[in-house]
Amino acid sequence: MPKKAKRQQNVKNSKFTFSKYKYAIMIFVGIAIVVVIAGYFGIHSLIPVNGNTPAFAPPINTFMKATHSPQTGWLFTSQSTAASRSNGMGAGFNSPTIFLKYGALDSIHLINEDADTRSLHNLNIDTFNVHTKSLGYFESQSLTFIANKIGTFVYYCNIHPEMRGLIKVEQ
Ligand SMILES: [Cu+2]
Repeated sequence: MPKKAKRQQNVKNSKFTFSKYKYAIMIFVGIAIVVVIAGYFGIHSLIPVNGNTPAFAPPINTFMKATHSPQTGWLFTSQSTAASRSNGMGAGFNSPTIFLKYGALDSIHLINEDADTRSLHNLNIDTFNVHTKSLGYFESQSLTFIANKIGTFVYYCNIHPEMRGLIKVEQ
C-alpha cells in the first residue's frame, strides 16, 4: 500500500474508533451536566436564607398575602397556622403577628394579591436575612429561614412602610 493511502486508512480507523465512543461520551457528559445542574438547584433550594447547609426537615409554612382595600390601606394578611395564634397585631402594626418556636424551619410564601392598586410588594425580615423580590400582581415567592434567634422582630414591605407586622420567636 502506498504511504499516502496507508495514512488515509489510519485516519479512517481513528475516526472509526472515536465515533464508536462518541455517542457514549456525549450521553455520559449530557447525564453528568443534568445531574450537576439538578443537584445544584435542588440542594440550593434546601439551604435556608440564613444558613449554609441544606435543611432536609419539612418546614412550617407561613402563607402571606400582600393586599389592599380602601378601608385598611396596604397590609399583609395570613391564614397560616404559624400566624393564626396571633392575638391580632402588635401596637402600631397593621399585619398579623407570626409566632414561631426557636429553631423552627419556616417557609414564607408571599403572594401579591393587591388587585386594588397593582403595586409591587415585598417582604423582609432583616434579622433572618429574608428579602423577597418586589413582586407584581399575582406573583409569588417562597423563602425558607431558620428561626435561630429568640425575640420579637419586625417584618415589613420596604415599598409601603405601613405594611408591617411582628414575628415572635419563643423558646
Ligand atoms: Cu408593599
